[in-house]
Amino acid sequence: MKFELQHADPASDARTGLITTAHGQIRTPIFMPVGTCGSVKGVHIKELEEQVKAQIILGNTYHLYLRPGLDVLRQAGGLHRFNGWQHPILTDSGGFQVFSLTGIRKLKEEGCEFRSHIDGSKHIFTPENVMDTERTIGADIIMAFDECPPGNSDYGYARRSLGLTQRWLDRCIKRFNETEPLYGYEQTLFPIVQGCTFKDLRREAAMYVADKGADGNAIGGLAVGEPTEVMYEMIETVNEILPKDRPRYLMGVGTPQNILEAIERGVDMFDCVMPTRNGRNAMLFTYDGTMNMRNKKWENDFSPIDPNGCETDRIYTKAYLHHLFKAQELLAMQIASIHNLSFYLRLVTDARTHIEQGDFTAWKRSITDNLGRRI
Ligand code: PRF
Repeated sequence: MKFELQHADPASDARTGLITTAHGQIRTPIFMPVGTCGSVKGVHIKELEEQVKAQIILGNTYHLYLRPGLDVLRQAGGLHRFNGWQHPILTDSGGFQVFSLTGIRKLKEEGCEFRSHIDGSKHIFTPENVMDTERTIGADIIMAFDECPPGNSDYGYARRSLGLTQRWLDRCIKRFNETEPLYGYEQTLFPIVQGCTFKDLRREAAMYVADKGADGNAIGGLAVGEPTEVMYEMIETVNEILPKDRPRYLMGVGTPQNILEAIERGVDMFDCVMPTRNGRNAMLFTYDGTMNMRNKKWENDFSPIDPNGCETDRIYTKAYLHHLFKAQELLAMQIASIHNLSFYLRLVTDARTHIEQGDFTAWKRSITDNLGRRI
């Protein structure tokens, strides 16, 4: 994997760049739609390409390991062949999903024991077998196995957890280096900075990760219940240390405003379930604010969903989408997901354009208030 820095904003830490993987290029800053089980919920691959204009999508090791399972993925020749997405893919390691299974998991030095949310069967994830699983899934970018502690963890827990994440990182790197890609193209491993909300731990974690010399680095453990301002402070602390010439990926964040604030602080890559999850729940993101499509106010509004949006936004009207949600039609969720994802991709593309034009902070300031409105 290669990363070329293209433009740096003179007024902030925002930057643009170009990532090159075996499955194509990614212009940063970028938002990556989440395809937990290998599909971006409700969105066909053609729509992802042509309307959303996604450049890379995400898969989850935890879900893909449980279903369809490694045999099927291996027989398919990896996830790209299995789901038909021929562009870059990133897999999360399960380090977050497994830890969301409070009550049905047990954390040890060796790894994390858990029960399947599907059939209750018992499994263990270790840094070694997660690397093997991510080799079998075959994503271009694979994530290290980490522990993501809760946002309100105390210092002692955060300190011990970071130690574990660091030892697990070393084991991930060792296994990754000892194994080969299964399908003939290169994969790359991104380490993850943890450290909860403690500046000294975040600094130590960032130095530890930076020292590994990986092609790209991730910031985990944020947007897990801590105040937004604390999240921004942690991003700043970490990005002072992470190498500038490698992409930085902020995991699982966030709202459009969160993404712009993080771009301003030097983050290049994002993923979040919000556009698809909130979309399925009738909430649309726009530059004018968020809209609840179940609201009666849309009943007679025959204007396009977004006249400046993607093809789907221009074909369908607000009144029709309102009707589809009221009637519980599947198409409602599809349209809302496509709209929200295309909006997120437009947001990062516009950010990129303004970084290149040198007016990113002014542009950000001019749109931020509206983004947070409810209309
Ligand atoms: N670790 C991993 N995946 C993640 C996170 C993390 O800390 C987060 C936290 N926002 C989202 N996804 N492996």
